[in-house]
This record gives sequence, structure tokens and C-alpha cells, in this order.
Amino acid sequence: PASTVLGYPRVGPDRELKHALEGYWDGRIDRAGLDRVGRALRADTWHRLAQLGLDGLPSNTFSEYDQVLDTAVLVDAVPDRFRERSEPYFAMARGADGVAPLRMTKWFDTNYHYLVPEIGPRTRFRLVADKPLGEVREARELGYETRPVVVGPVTFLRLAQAAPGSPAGFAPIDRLDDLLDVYVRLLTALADEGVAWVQLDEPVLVTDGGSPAVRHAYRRLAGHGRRPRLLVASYFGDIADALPALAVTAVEAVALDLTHGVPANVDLLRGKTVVGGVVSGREVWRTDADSARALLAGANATSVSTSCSLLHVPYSLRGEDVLPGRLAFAEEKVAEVVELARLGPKPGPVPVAAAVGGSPGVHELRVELLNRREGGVPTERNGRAERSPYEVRALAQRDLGLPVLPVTTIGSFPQTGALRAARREVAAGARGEAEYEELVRAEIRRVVEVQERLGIDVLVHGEPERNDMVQYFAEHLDGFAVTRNGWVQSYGSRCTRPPILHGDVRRSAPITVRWARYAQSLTDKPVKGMLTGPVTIVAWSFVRDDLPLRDVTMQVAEAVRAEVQDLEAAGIRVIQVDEPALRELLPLRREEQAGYLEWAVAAYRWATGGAGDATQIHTHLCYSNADEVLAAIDALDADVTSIESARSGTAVQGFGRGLGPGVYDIHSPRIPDVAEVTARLRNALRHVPAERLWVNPDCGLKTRTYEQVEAALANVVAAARKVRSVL
Ligand code: THG
Ligand code: ZN
Repeated sequence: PASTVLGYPRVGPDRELKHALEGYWDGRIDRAGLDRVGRALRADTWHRLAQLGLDGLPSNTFSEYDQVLDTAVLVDAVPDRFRERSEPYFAMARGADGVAPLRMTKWFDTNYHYLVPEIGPRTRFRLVADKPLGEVREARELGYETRPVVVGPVTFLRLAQAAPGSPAGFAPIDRLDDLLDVYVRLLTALADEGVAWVQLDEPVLVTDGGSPAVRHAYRRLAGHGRRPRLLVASYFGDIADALPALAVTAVEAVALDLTHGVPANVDLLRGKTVVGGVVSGREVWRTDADSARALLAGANATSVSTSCSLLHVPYSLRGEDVLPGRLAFAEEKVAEVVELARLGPKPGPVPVAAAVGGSPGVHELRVELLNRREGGVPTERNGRAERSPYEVRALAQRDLGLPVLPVTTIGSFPQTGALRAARREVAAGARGEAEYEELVRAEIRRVVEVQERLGIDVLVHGEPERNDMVQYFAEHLDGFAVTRNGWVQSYGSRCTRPPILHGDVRRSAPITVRWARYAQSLTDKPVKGMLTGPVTIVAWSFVRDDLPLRDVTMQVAEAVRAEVQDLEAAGIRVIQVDEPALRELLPLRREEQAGYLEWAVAAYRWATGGAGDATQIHTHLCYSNADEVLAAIDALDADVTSIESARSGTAVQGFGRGLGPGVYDIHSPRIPDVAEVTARLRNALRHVPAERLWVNPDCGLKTRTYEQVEAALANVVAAARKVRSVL
């Protein structure tokens, strides 16, 4: 069989693209300098893939920001407000003075974010094909024939949103035929260039619906005479439902994500090339060759590939000493693909899930203990048995002495360059722990002082000791490993280093308590303890696959629960347990969603349910598309919920407890004025009674500067006081 991969990381093995982009945005390097970095990264990728022995090399997998944005620009779906900008591309991604960027949201159930195209009835599609053609030519100059990768038309439109001002009932997918005209032109242009294969990515195939649009789109595209051969790539799930729709089209090849099993109706693809995605592009465990070969045999696969793009894993294990012999990052995965192609399919038992991830022999105890004690996942009743109903808790929390419309922040304060540098020095052994600790304490003093001066009601310590809200906890819990350089792109130039949850999770000592206690010692106002919730910790880690995710999450919940109880014992009266990833893990198929939400909510309630009634539990969730999980957010039963709504404008209502809709958007450097915040509060009061309304920004402040934060929060406090005075 032939070997290929559906895509590759692009930020650079040492985040070269990140540094170049940020340098370019800050004016430290020019366009030519940025182009040079991109060109070198693309060349290195093709050389490396070829050197590893891969047959089919992809191109157009590079992006200066995001592949969906690239596709929008490719078809000229550029909203008018960006057209006059000097650089519409980056203006769409990041905004420009006075012009709001495109909305950003999660790419399916991954931690990658794409930019949401705005498509209206009058969007004029037009082919601007330089990027895919450019990459094909660039590779050719280096001696490589490549298969350009483009987001498919159905996925593109399904991920788009209706442009502002579109008539009611309009949906971007209504424009499919117009968009297909442009894709036909693209195929012609690629054929003229002598391109043999093109890959169209259609991950929407694994979600509910979309089959009629897919059938229509690929009948039309495959029916067009002058075109390269078509590989339609599905990933992130099983496409059984949509498979018949593709099968009746003349596309030459279909890529299947076999890590989710072999579709029952795979025989319908007879006569087409089946590209078997058996090496996970999402996980970091080494691939079990026997299982992979059995999957290839079961799917009649004639090519071997990754399950999805390798964008979601780090570049390579070089320089890492983590979990020796058990992991594969992008480069190692390419080698696996090449080796599996050499070995070929081999009939055998098809595994339900390749169980190679966990630490052998350590799975036991905790989950079983938990199961025995709780009768499975703690039930609603069990969860609730620990804390009284909200009304009772609210009474017990009265002595916190808060005013109406209390003002608080989401948790993090600006991360200064000095702190980041100090952490690097500690890691390199160039700076002592004690010195670092004093630096952190000094920062906490500063954050507390700022908040007292501004008149905030519930203070935070600012999280100066944390690199990342998940990584930090992973570094302090047993069962996790962390990498030195395992960066994965999250959006644009931003990356995270996902920890690897490989064994049973245990908390051997309190993690955050001393920082919270120190901050509380500096003020008479309540200081909020800050924790990351169990669902988010597993969502943003690479997780062992030998246990159900539910059980792994419950182990993490147990650790968080212990931390909650220790914070409470240390005199912390308000504890926030964030769950920004609750929506992200929602299964792509509706039939699996209720089951997930049940255990996700149970894990959260287990984590927080050990707190007494007098302890006020807060939670925070990011992202505007929380609508599908609103009932679950409510079921978390937190005393106060803060939620991002500044950017989307949605009013969250119907919650029977405290609610803090974000009063301004922290993702932009803009300072909101008092009138604007006042208007938002007045608007919120139409949906939320005053005694339950909280006042806060819509997310953490770590990506902002102190100057911006102080100016914005001063206006927030002034607005809260103004509205209070007339209540
Ligand atoms: N942590 C993790 N995943 C996340 C977020 C997070 N996923 C969703 C959302 N938040 C993504 N947002 C960001 C915002 C900023 C950064 C990364 C993801 C960021 N990263 C630093 C960078 O790229 O320079 C590196 C941070 C570090 O040192 O670890 O600024 O908050 N896990
Ligand atoms: Zn947030």
C-alpha cells in the first residue's frame, strides 16, 4: 500500500512561525522576513516527510494563521469591512483599528481554533487560487510532486455563519452551488498545473446530517471533466451515515478515520481507493501494529495514513525523555505510517479501542473505589446530597458581605515577561526556587494591591505561578507527564504544551493552597481560590486510552475535590472551578451527547460537592457557542457562573443562581468606557435579578497588559457603582 498523511504541524519545531508572526505584527521583521520563515518551514516539512519514506506528500497544509481563513480568502469570502485594510488576511484574524475580527471557535472536538467565515446571500465567491498553486509550485521546485489539501465546500459552509444582516432563515449552505462554481475552477486550475490528486477535507461527514449536500457537491465536482483525482478526507469519527452519499459519487478516494472503527457499510466504497487512517493524528501513543493492520484489512484499505492531520500533535520526540518507548509525535507517526504501509493489511481481531496508552499494571483502585462508594458515577442525588439546595447555600454565604452587583475577575492577571523568563530559568537550573517564589509573592502583592485600589469586591491572586491552567495542575499531579518542547498550535501564533495523562491520577499534596492563603493574608476582602475543572484538564491533555474517559475524568475530579476541601480548610470562602472545555468534548453525534454530559456534570459535581454550604463555588466557561450545553452548565450547580458573552452579544438567562455575563471582551486591547459597561449591565438586569447579577470581564486577563487591565477594570467598577446607586 501507499503511505501518506492528511496534514502536518506548521508552527515550526521550535515555534519559528509563532516568533516570526509575532515579530511581524510588532514591526520587528518585515514581510520578506516572514515569508522566508514560512518557505523554510514548508521546505523542511517536505524534505523530512520524503526522507522518512512517505509516498504521498501533502501541500497547502501550511498556513500563516488558519486553514479555514485561508479557504475564505481562496474563494474571496472576505467581508467588506476588511477589504480596505492593508492586510485583509490578518485583519480578519485579529481585527484592525475599529474593525472586529472574525469570530473564533473550536475545530470540532479539538483544542484547535478556526476563524468562522461570514457568508451572506450576497457574498461574491471568486477564485483567488495563488496559495494552493503556489505551494504546489514551491514543492515542485524542490523536486516534489504534492497533493494540495483544501477544506471541502460542504465543511466550509457548514462551519461558516450567516453574515450580519442576512435575512432570517438564511444559512451559508444555501450558497453551495455558487461555491461549487469556484471549486470547479480551482480543480481546473490544479489540473492545468499538472496536479494528479487533490485532497478535500470534509470532517463534517462524521457529524450528524450533511449527506444530501455531500452527495450533491461531490457528484458535481467529480462529474467535472478536467480535474485532478479527488481524495475526500473524513476524520474525527465514523462516517457510516454519510458513506452511502459519497459512495454514489465518482470521487476516486475516501480517507476514513479507522481509529473510530471500521464503518459497517465500508463495502459500498468498492472500486474506490480507501485511505486507512490508522495512526491517530490526535493522540500520542504508539500505534499497535497488529490492531492497525487488522483495521486496514477490515476496511479494504489500499493506502495507509493518519486518522486526521498531524496538526494536533507536537513535531517530534527528539530532545524529550518522556515515557520512553510509548509515545509517537508527528515525525514518529510518519515513520509508523511508512512501516504499516510496508507491512500491509493483515486480517485479525479488530480492536474495540487500541488499548496501548495507559501505564501497564497501574489501572485499578481509585476508580473502583469510587465506583463502589458511589455506585458508579455519582448520581444527581449523590452529588446533591453533599451540598444543600442553592437557596440554603445563598443564605449561608450572606456573611461574605458582598454588595449587590459584586465585581470580580475571572482569575488570571497579566503574565509579565519577567515571570515567564524566571520560570524558564528555574527549569534550566539557572535560578533558585526560593528566588522564584519571592517573585511570585511580589506579583501577588501587586495584584491584590491593584484590585483593592480599584474597588473590586472578590479578589484573585492573579495566577502568577501558572504557565497554563492545565499544564500547571498536570505538573503537580501524579499520573501526568509533561514535555519540554511538545507545542501544539491552538490558534494563530498561540500554542499549548498538552500534558500527557498516562497513569492513575493522584494528588499527593495541596497545589494552590499556599498561594491562595498568602493572597488572603493581604486583604480583608474575600480572595477567590482558582482551580481548573476535571473535564477541562482531560480535554486539554493527551489521555491514556486503556480506560474510559469517564473514569479518567473521575480520578481527576477526586484530586480537584481534595484541593477544594483544602482551600476551604485554609479559610478560602470563594472557590472558582473553571470548566471552559465542557462544550469542546461534546460528542459530534447527537446520540452520544446526553451520556457525555451526564458524566461530565457528575465529575464537576464530585469535584465541587465536598465544599460546605458557606463556601461559594464559582465556575467560568469561555466561548459563545455554549447554547447546546446550557442545561448542563446549569446542572453544574455552581453558586455563580461567569460566561463569555461580550463578543457574541447573547444574553444568558434562565439560570436560577448567580450569573456573571462578561461585560467586556478581554480578547481585544480596546478599553470599554463606563457608558458601555453600564449599558451592558442594564441590559443584563432585564434578564437576571439584581441580587443574582455579577460584574466581570468575559475571560482571564493574562494576555492583556497591566495598563489595559487597570483602565478597563476602573471603568467596570465605576459602571457597577453607578448602576448600584439607582437600584
Ligand atoms: N490552556 C490550554 N488550552 C486552551 C487554553 C488555555 N485552549 C483554549 C484556549 N485556552 C486557547 N487559548 C490560548 C490562549 C493563549 C495561549 C494559548 C492558548 C498562549 N500560549 C502561550 C504562547 O503561545 O505563547 C504559551 C503558554 C505557555 O507558556 O504554556 O498564550 O489557556 N491548555
Ligand atoms: Zn474564559
